[in-house]
Amino acid sequence: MAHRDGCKENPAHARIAGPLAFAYVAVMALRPILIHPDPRLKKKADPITAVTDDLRVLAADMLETMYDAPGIGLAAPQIGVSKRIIVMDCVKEDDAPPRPLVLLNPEVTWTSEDTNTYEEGCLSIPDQFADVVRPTQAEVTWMDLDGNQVSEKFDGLWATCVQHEIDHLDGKLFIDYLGPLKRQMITRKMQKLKREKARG
Ligand code: K1U
Ligand code: ZN
Repeated sequence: MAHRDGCKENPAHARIAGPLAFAYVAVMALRPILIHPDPRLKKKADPITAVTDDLRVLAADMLETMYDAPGIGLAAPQIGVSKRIIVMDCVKEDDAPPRPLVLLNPEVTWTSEDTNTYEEGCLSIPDQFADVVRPTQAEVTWMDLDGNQVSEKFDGLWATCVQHEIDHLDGKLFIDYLGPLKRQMITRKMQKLKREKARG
């Protein structure tokens, strides 16, 4: 189905504009999200070498998939694409404008010494949450869809989310910060969930 500006079926479509305009008027697709454990979630993703129309479509699909889940971030390995691209929108207030971000080859260049504990979740580990300690602030550089190099200092939930998403690009999940028992318990729950899903 083609989605256009102001589509009433999914208001999230109206959030995607600017450099994504090409993909926005084209057919956008929800991509299935991989569930842990999956070897594709453990692999280090490959750098983006060029901004192509295919990449713009991938970015638009990722935003659509993230808003639909719903989530505040998504990394390409979570949809089985081993490329260094993440999307995020951590705007929480219903009346605030959305802020969809697409980050290509993101790199953390600085982190604060002070840390923040956040009860993280993951779209690849549904319904499981655990406290993770990370730097409160993180400066990140990336390339945008216009090929510009961008840098921003993220704070609070944005900083937590961008670090969580960049971890995905390096094959790391939030459960890797937990002790082995808790990690194993969550992994077993996910294996059971996948068996049940496969049975239908
Ligand atoms: O990468 C992912 O799996 C997405 C993940 C991002 C994230 C969540 C919490 C802390 C760090 C990173 C999610 O979006 S899980 C869903 C979620 O947190 C959420 C969903 C709807 C509204 C608000 C939050
Ligand atoms: Zn995740």
